[in-house]
Amino acid sequence: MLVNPKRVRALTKESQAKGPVIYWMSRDQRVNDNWALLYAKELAQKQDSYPAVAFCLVPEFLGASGRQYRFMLQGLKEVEKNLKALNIPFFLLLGDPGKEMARLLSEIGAGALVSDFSPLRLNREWKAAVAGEMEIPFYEVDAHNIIPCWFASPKQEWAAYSFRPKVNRLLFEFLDEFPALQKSPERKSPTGKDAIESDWAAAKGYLRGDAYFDADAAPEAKWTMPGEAAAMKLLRHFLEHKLIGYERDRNDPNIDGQSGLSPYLHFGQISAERVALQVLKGMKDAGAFLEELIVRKELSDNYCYYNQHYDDILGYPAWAIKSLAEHEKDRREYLYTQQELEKARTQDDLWNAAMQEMLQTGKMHGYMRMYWAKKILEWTVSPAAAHAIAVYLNDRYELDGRDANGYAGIAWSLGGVHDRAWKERAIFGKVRYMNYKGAKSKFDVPSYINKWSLSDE
Ligand code: FAD
Ligand code: FO1
Repeated sequence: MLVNPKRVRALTKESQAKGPVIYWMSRDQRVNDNWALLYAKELAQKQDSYPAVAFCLVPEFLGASGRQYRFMLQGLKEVEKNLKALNIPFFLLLGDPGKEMARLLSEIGAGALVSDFSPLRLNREWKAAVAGEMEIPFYEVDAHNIIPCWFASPKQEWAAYSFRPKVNRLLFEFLDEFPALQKSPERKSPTGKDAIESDWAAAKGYLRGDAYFDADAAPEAKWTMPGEAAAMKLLRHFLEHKLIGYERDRNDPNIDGQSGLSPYLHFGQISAERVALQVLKGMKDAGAFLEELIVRKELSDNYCYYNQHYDDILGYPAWAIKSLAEHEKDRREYLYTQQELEKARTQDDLWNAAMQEMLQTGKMHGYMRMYWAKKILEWTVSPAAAHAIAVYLNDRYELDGRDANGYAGIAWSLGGVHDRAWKERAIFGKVRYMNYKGAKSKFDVPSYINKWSLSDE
């Protein structure tokens, strides 16, 4: 048994069907350490067939711009290269997954379909559309979480303290080494055509609006090389130079103390389980980092999976909805529109610097994200407006955006999700407050502002 059966669940009735097993890759865009790909391989062997991989490119995705699509497509080219070395065919489809996936399955006479797992609404809709057309078995494998989301808890967890014991109890069973992915025997390409390179130029041309990108333009996010190899290199760098100081440095936006892994984890170019395994090999008391990488990250999936309002204010706990409503009409000292905030032109130089960091690099420091989001609540007409603006900016500019961590992070900041009630105050009600003075007590605010604000400010 290659893959723990608890990581797999059947989305349609199971049956034995001849033909290749397709892994519909979406969230976990990597060849190494990928339970969904390993399961497709295992199923193919059982059915005396072979595995293949398909990725369906959609022209727009939750506000992603050229910045994110460039990062993703570069990573997918590496996936295709790595699969070729294993004689595993790769199909790049363009269009609506519901239609394109169904067409591919019938074209090559697939015997089964395997998908990875995402708690987000859009991915669940894609899967429902494909499942509706299927006669062959369709399996879902959680290749993103260490503990399969549906297994870690049967319900929405209210905070990390109630989720952590469940994670700790199950880790020993799921935090295990990955089996190596064996090379498939040489074979003619399944569609009769020679296994050719995918048409990446057509893929880029297929993108719409500002999802399209000019590949020759200098990548704004200079600090990131996309892909599996770059992700593993960054992990090694983090383990050697930064993990030891992580607990001390991670909340200081002037220190490059975080791992930098979130874009790679978001696009699935590295497995969180691989990160945890390597951390544990190197250092015993990496508790602070593992808390974020395992408890916090998997709590975000739990939130998005069990709460259909994960990206709006109705997802907040009742106490927060009530107290924010009671303060909805409180006077706002400053009021900004989405456009003004997007230009990082407020009266608060610290907030503007954080927004500039997001605009310029595609990755705002983790500590600043809390302050950044909470100020949007303070300076907009209503909690609902604040939530929509925070999601829009986060999904449009963050490389790691459009992610369960982002929806949970914004809901924590604006609506007390996974947090407790605090002393009541204007506008925030009982939602935890953060201010400039607090930030100044934590780190050297002027140097952060100098680093990120634009010279003409
Ligand atoms: P590290 O500190 O090195 O953490 C390693 C990994 O642990 C991260 O990549 C992430 O997967 C996980 N992690 C760390 N902190 C958290 C957290 N608070 N919640 C959940 N998982 C965490 N994270 C995203 O991946 N995408 C987002 O769009 C996003 N938006 C956020 C918005 C707000 C308002 C807030 C408060 C947090 C948001 N986060 C988001 C969570 C966190 O800020 C980032 O995961 C982290 O800054 C990413 O940088 P890193 O990988 O270098 O972090
Ligand atoms: N997944 C796909 O299957 N097809 C896409 O075209 C696609 C685009 C995309 C753009 C930005 C981004 O952040 C993620 C994107 N994903 C795409 C990723 C994937 O859908 C993940 O499953 C989601 O991020 C949900 O977790």
